[in-house]
Amino acid sequence: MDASTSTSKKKPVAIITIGMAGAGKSTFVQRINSYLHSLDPPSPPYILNLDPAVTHVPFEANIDIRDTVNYQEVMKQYNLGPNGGILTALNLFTTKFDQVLGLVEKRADTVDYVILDTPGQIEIFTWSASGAIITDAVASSIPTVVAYIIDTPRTTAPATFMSNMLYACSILYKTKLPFILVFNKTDVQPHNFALDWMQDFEEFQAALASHSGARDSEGEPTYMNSLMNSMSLVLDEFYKHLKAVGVSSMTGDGIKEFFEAVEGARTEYENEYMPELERARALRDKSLQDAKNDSMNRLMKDLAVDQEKNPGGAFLDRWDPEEENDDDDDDGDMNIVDRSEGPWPGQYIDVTRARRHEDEAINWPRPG
Ligand SMILES: Nc1nc2c(ncn2[C@@H]2O[C@H](COP(=O)(O)OP(=O)(O)O)[C@@H](O)[C@H]2O)c(=O)[nH]1
Ligand SMILES: [Mg+2]
Repeated sequence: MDASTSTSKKKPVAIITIGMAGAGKSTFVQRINSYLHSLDPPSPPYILNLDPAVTHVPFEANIDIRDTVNYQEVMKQYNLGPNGGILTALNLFTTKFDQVLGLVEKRADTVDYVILDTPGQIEIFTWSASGAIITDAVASSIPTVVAYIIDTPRTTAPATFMSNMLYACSILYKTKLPFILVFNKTDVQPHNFALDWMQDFEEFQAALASHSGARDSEGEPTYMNSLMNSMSLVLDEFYKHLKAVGVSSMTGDGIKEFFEAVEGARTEYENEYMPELERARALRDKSLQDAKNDSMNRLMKDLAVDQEKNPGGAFLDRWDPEEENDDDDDDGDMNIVDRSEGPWPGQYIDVTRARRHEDEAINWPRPG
């Protein structure tokens, strides 16, 4: 890195919120949004709402998928149910994600955080091609961290806790991004039980054993119980790579600690994810270049043979500019809008408040 870039502003961090429906993703986004606004000086984030089906977002999104696709129209047009409609809407939006990225990059110098709120149902984002494309596109552009939102009051049962952690684990291995476990709703249920279980698998196993259904009628541990016991050993390794914070999106508790974890995640991204990404890129570029060289060599060989056989042929085989096909490339009528950048098509404009331009010397011709 040279001196000019090291003195310029740090790149913003993208925070992708992921979690089960109702875990509180949107409320969390709203909470961190208001926290960033309340800083001194304020640091308003750049927010993307990727949930096409939400009727009300508690925050002001800069880019809202609902401005681009109407998921109810998509359902009608493609004969889909709600989940198919949401997924298809997200797919359609993803085809325009280069525009979104362009808008984000334009703001990269002025914002510190870019926040993505994902659709309510977790699998729509985590198990779809679009989710992967969006995640990879953002992560290859700016430092990115996954905030995995957990409904703490609903994960107090050891079996539920474990399945939630396994899901988190699958997302970590899929995205390979820095990962923060956010135990939400601590105003209802403190998250210390979860930290205890994560730090010491024996505590988890003890909780498991004391739960009803841990033993069968003969007093032997049930199959489920033994399975979860062994899985807790596997997860122990996974927990070591994670940061966990407890927050209440309702009261704002723990949000400061969350942002401290985000700073740690930025370093992790720079030290671990970025070098890996660059290595993958270099490999891909090299294999592309090899393929190009190979076909170029073959082309040159073919041309040489051709010229030997038919010396005048090349003259007749030239490109004719008259024949140029000037079809515009069809970009459809879908365009991404940044709500914070002036009016957009379809926006309601209060004409009663529009000013007259006094300085425009217009001379209307008088009748007669
Ligand atoms: N008590 C409490 N409720 C919360 C908290 N965060 C979210 N909720 C509630 O959880 C429900 C689901 O939240 P929402 O943000 O829509 O979840 P999403 O589907 O993950 O986006 C709403 O009724 C929220 O009011 C919290 O920290 N404490
Ligand atoms: Mg939501």
